[in-house]
Amino acid sequence: MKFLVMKKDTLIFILFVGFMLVAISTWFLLKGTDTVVFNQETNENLREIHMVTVEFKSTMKDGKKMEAYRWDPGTINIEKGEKVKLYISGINGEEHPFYIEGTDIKGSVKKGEETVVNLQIDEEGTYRLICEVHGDRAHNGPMIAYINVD
Ligand SMILES: [Cu+2]
Repeated sequence: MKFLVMKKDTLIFILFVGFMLVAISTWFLLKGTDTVVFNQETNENLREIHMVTVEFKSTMKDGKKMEAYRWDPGTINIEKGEKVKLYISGINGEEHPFYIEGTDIKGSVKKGEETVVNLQIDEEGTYRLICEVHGDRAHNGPMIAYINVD
């Protein structure tokens, strides 16, 4: 009969090393999983909203032409502090330089191009996205979209 004789200290050491290996592997596994979950959440939280520039055009009975430019959709709702990517495609009209009232956001939407606006507004309210060229009725507008933040 043979006995495997080990000192108590040796046994404790082996158990300790085994435990550490399991702990380290677990930590790496969980860390890997956490990273993936975090990335997914980040993408989910980053909402995309798509907008286009449109033009309404009509010829009256007397031959007079009328037109109006709009952002479509004309109203969007976002949460306070929410991160949103606003994609604006230029469909009608050569160029629409714009700014968002009450923020430092400004840019331009050109025909056939897409402008991306990173929106994150921390204060509740209604913010107007205003086209500087078609800002009122006299300039074939008002080309104003309303961004409701609450
Ligand atoms: Cu415009």
